[in-house]
Amino acid sequence: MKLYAKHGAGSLIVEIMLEELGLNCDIIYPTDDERKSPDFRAISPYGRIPVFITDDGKPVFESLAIVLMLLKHDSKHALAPAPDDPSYAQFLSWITYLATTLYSAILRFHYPDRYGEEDVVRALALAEMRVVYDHVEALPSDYLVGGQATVADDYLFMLLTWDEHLEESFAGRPKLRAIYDSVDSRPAVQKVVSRQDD
Ligand SMILES: N[C@@H](CCC(=O)N[C@@H](CS)C(=O)NCC(=O)O)C(=O)O
Repeated sequence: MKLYAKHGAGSLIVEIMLEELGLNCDIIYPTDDERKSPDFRAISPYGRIPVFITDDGKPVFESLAIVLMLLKHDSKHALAPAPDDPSYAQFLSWITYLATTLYSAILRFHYPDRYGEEDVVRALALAEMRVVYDHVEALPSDYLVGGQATVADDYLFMLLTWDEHLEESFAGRPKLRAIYDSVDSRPAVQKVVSRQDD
């Protein structure tokens, strides 16, 4: 298996999973020019990171697709509930919500020029990010899904690392901070995060 990654990008969640699952995988860091090449577009239509190549050579693009696919290696259901578990639907909802709504709001915050008038786009994106944070804060348990830490919490952690106003976002949201701290404290996560600066 092979992962096309970029430091500090959406490949972080995949790297965390690979580390937690103890899977051997070649990690490749294409340059910006390589990501624009026809060869790369053939495996990732928009030239985006992450892209995963399975052992039989099939490319999988979109972080959510890669996360869900890698769960087949999670035989102990340590990273997500089993599909027949009552909380599996909640897991799917939350990780999809993060991968679509929160991820896209953060992209708009960081690349407002792609979407319109920069100040307006950024302000709206930040407001949308905080709506999602409020939804997290309103959940009844300490984790996104039931009483179990899942890769959905890890996905939230990744997105939070991109929030330039993290302390402000944590203010009045103790659960959001607790989920972040809990993921951040795991040795596997620390190992992956520390190599993002290499
Ligand atoms: N929906 C995609 C978003 C991926 C994405 O936007 N990746 C960024 C890095 S975090 C990227 O490759 N950006 C390059 C570009 O948009 O040109 C996913 O979840 O994989």
